[in-house]
Parts: sequence; C-alpha cells; structure tokens
Amino acid sequence: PRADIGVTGLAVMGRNLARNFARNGHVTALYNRTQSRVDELIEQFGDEGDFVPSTDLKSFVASLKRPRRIMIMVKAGKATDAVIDELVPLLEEGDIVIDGGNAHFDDTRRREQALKAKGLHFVGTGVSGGEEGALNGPSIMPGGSKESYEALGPILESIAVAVDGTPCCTYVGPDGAGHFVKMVHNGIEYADMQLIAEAYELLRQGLGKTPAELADVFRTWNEGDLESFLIEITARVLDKTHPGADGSPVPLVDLIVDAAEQKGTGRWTVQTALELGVPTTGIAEAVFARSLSGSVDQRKAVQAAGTLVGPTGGSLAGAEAEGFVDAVRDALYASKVVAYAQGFDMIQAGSDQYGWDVDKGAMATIWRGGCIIRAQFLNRIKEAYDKDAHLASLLLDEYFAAAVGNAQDSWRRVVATAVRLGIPVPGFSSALSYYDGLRRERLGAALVQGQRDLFGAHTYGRVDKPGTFHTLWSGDGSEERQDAH
Ligand code: 2AM
Repeated sequence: PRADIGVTGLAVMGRNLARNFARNGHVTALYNRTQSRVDELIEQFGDEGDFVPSTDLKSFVASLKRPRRIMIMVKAGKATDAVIDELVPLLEEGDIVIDGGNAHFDDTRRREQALKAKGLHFVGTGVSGGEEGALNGPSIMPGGSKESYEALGPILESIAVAVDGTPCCTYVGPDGAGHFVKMVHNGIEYADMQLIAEAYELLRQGLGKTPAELADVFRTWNEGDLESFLIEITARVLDKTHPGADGSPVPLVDLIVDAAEQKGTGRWTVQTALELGVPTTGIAEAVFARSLSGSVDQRKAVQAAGTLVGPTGGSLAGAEAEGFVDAVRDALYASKVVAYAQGFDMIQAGSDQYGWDVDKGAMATIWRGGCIIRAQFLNRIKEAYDKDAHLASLLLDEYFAAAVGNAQDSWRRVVATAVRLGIPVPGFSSALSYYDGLRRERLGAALVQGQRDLFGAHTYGRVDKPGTFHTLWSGDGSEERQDAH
C-alpha cells in the first residue's frame, strides 16, 4: 500500500479535494460508488499528481498506508452512515475516517462514539470555501481525537489556504467540535449577508442610488475596515447586468426573484443557539429574514390587498441625505461586530457544554482565508483573544468597544431612518438592541420575574439580599423566603 490519503465520494467537492491532496504531493487513493467518476477524474486530471484509483472499496482500503486516512465526501445524512457502515468492517485499529460533509455536530458526536468503540478514529471536519476553495485551498475545521490530528493534521494543513504563512486549518476539539464550529461559521455568514443586504436596500431605497453606483460604494468600503470576500462579491453582483425582456441591459439584481433560499445550516445554528440559551440574534434575524422573503405567496397577497400602509415620503433628501452613506457603513460595521461577538459566544457555549476547550482566537485565525466570511476583520478578533482568551464579550475588547462606540450615533441614525422610511432592518436594529441590552443595567426583566412569580409562583431573587423569594399574591401579600436557609 502506498496511498497517503483516500477520498471516497467524488462529486465536485470530493473530486476537488482529491486533486488538492494530489497536487500537494500526497499519493491519493480514489473510490466512488459509480466507477465513471473515478475514470473521469483520472482522465481529466490524472497528470496533476499521484492517484491510486480503485474499482471496489476493498482494494481502495488496501491501497492505503496505515493508519489509513479516508475522507468521505458524500451528501450529509443517510449516505454518510451508509458509507461508514460499508467501510468500517474493512478497517483496522487506529485508522481514521474523516467526514468532510456538512454534517450536524450531533451526528458527528454519535458517529465518533460508535467508531471509537471499534478502535477507530472519526474526524468530523468543516470544509469551507465551496468548490473553488476545495481545489485551491479551503478553510478546514477538523474535530476528533488529538491523536488523529497528529496523523492527519499535517496533510490537511498542506491543502488548506495559508494567510500570512499560517494555514487556515487547526485542531478544533473532540468529537463534534469541528462541525459545530463550521455550523456557527455558516450562521455568521447568514448574518453578515443579511446585514450587507440591509445596507444595500437602505441606500437603494433611501437615497435612490442605482446598483452600479452602489457597486462603487461597496468597492470603496472594501478598502477599509469592512474589507472582506462578501463585500467584494456584493460589488460584483451589483455591477452585473443581463439583457432584460426588451434586450437592453438590466441590473441582474433587479432580474433575480427577491426570495432568499437556505439549505439549513443557518437553521441548525439557531436551533442550537436556542438550546444553549445563547442570544445569537443576528443569525436568528438573518434566518427569519430569509424565511419572510421566501413567503412569496403571503407577500404577494399582502401587496395585492394594499391594506398594510406605510409611511409617506419614501426617500431622503437634502440634509437628511447628507453623510448617510457613511452612516450606513458605520451601522453595518457595528452590527457585524455584534453578529461576530454573538457567534463567538456561541462557540464558547458549545465548547463549555460539550467540554471541547475550543480556542476562539484560533478559529478567527483559520477563518481569515478560504471560507466565505474571510475578512481582514478576523485579524482583529484573533488579536482580541490573543490579548485576553477569556474576554466576556468581543465587544469588550478595546478595539471593538471603540469601533462600536464611534459608530453608535450613526447606527442609531440609520435604524431610526429605516424605521421612519418603513424599510425593514431586522439585522441592524436587533444588533443595536443587543448592544443596548448588554450595556444597560436594567432591562425590564425584573418585571418579567414579578409576573412569573404572580401567575406561576416561579420566585425571584432580590437586589438587596441573597435568597429566593415568593410573594403571597393571593394571600396576605407578604413575602416568603423559599430556599432552604
Ligand atoms: P455516486 O457517484 O455513485 O452517485 C455525492 O452525491 C457523492 O456521494 C457521489 O460521489 C455519490 O456517488 C456519493 N454517494 C451518495 N450516496 C452514496 C451512498 N449511499 N454510498 C456511496 N456513495 C454515495
């Protein structure tokens, strides 16, 4: 046996990862249920590196050096279990099975346990960057045992993209940690995209700017603190035209149906956030905004009825418009900081819940390249956690505190303006509410506690003394201490 790593499941992602391994000097074993995918890969790209193709799973396994490293690249879900079940009887103690699909971290935890019981390593890994990243350098987030990382890490690091000489791949933590972090990455991606869309819509509707003009705005923003892949592609999308019905060029963004779709990782993030009790409002608003946009029939019915009225006066003029572009930029940046702060809180909560000991600064480091949320900004996050790994919130870091502090007047202006114009900004406004919520001493929660105690005897704590208390609401109105003392 001479192969360093094997890839099974050779659709686009698997094929590109296999080519990436081979291009980086790793002897790469290939297997796919349908033989033609193996043949095509060899035919088209066989000269890119040293491939060892197999026609059956047994010889595929036999072609690998031990401990065997086998990457499964099939559609997340039942197919992953089916392939694992076929593979496991052919493996020997210490072999490493890697799932590079977008699995739910609960599934990864279950699979890791099952394989560990058989003396095998199971590595659930996030792979971000799409087809292009898989081929030329993704961001890789591997979970599993530390021992498996010793055997696998160097190979993964060699195919990951590098930023400032550091590969965008590092050990994340045990069992489901890698897929959990990838899930949160995708959730943050949802939030980031929603905020950019809100900025676009505000400038388009509020200032009446054209998509081409806004492409310039985003290109300018891409030269400052907002510099990121998502801002860059926003400018490209806004610049794009296609012939409309009469053949003349129309901005593509005006030809695309205004209903956002989703594949589910954003939803997973929010479901998990709810279970962990972490307020990831930015991600939640982004997922719900996509749902609302996708409620096409309902939107059409409401628009057709014309009964839900909005404010009069739909755009800004004169002094109101003055500096609005810059204000939106500041609001976008501040909201983005909040969304990331929440995402990193969620990583911490998952890490605490499952005992993963995830290094948040290291996650920011491996997200700087390869993945969709790659951005300059992530250097700042890394620096913040380098300075203080136990930061209570990213918003407390000196740089970020100053950034949101300097932005807050613009942020409030933008949210107030959007409200006045009747333009929905769920991302901007909930991020601002979160910021104010974190900052203020009292939030009205004391009243909620009072209500809960009145209707359900749920008790409350007091600011002036320790203990748990209940007021005898339907009795004599006196207060009882409830905890043992
Ligand atoms: P196929 O080419 O034989 O369809 C993406 O669908 C990749 O996952 C493809 O390479 C596909 O193989 C593979 N795949 C999907 N379900 C599978 C299964 N149950 N067993 C093996 N491979 C599977």
